[in-house]
Amino acid sequence: QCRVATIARHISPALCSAPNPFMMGTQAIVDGGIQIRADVRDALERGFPVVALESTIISHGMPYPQNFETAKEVESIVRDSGAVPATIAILDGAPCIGLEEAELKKLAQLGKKAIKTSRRDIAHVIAKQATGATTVSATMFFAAKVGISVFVTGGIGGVHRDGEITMDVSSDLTELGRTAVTVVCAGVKSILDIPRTLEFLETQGVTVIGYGTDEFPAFFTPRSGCKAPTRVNTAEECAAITVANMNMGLQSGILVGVPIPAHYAAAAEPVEIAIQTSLKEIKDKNITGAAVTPFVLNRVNELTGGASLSANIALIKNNARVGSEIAIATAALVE
Ligand code: PSU
Ligand code: MN
Repeated sequence: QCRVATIARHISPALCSAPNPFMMGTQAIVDGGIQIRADVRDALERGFPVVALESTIISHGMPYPQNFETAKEVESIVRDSGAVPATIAILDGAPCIGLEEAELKKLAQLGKKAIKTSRRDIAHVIAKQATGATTVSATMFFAAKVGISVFVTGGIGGVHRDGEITMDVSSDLTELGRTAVTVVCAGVKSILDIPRTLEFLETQGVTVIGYGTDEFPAFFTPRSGCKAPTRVNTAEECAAITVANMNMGLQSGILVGVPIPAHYAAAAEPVEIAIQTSLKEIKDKNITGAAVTPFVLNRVNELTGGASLSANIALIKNNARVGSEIAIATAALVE
């Protein structure tokens, strides 16, 4: 029987054609190759709040050991808030929803040796039984597939500057256009073209929200100068929008932009200068494609003597608190 289908009503039919689920030790259940950690599966079956977390931020977004510490702390914040964290990655070819601490550590230590896995990479990473850290696009894909409706990250990809020429537009944006998950982030970095990113999100039919702000936030800074299409002030309002999106079967995503807490934003000015420097270096060194974002993140951290990393960690933790509240409020409405 289709046991997984009872987990969540908006689950993908593809999973339901999977062979009978069976237990792997006491830890995980295997459904069509997707392994769901026992506590995550249990929460999904009961309709309890679950928060998805991405893993590229661990492997490519931060250095070791801060990446491992942050991954653990973010999971703790979600747990302490009353939701179940589910970090998503592909380990030795198996998509895993919810990682054990040892697995988080392995990914953190692998760093850029893990394959940065966007939607386009999912099939080959699985087929080659490789280890892939999922970006926002791939994490959204897996979250939706197992019925997780809220996903927390730091920042999403966007339209790169000169993107109208290079066509470097993150697959995060098209995924938001086709996958009904509420993504909680601190906005889009100013290394990207923020106005064009918002235009593209509109084209893709994505509901874009400023959380307690009229402006869409710009990651290291609370303001981008770009108006957020809609503003909400509470997690309950975000939950209501998430449920309306689900009930209408819109099959497109929701992007919640949470401004970085003011205390950390104060230190952001040197970050902006470092971003300008690293953007110039990208051109000089001819760095393109998937390598651009990891290069800039790393370089900005070096140039700011770690200040950007501290801000990065602080905003992710803040997003984890907000995202957990949204997941809890959403679960309450779905019951
Ligand atoms: N922005 C960050 N930190 C990150 C990323 C973006 O501040 O770690 C990662 C996310 O996984 C995001 C991906 O989905 O980079 C986007 O990569 P690209 O620009 O190549 O699409
Ligand atoms: Mn790109």
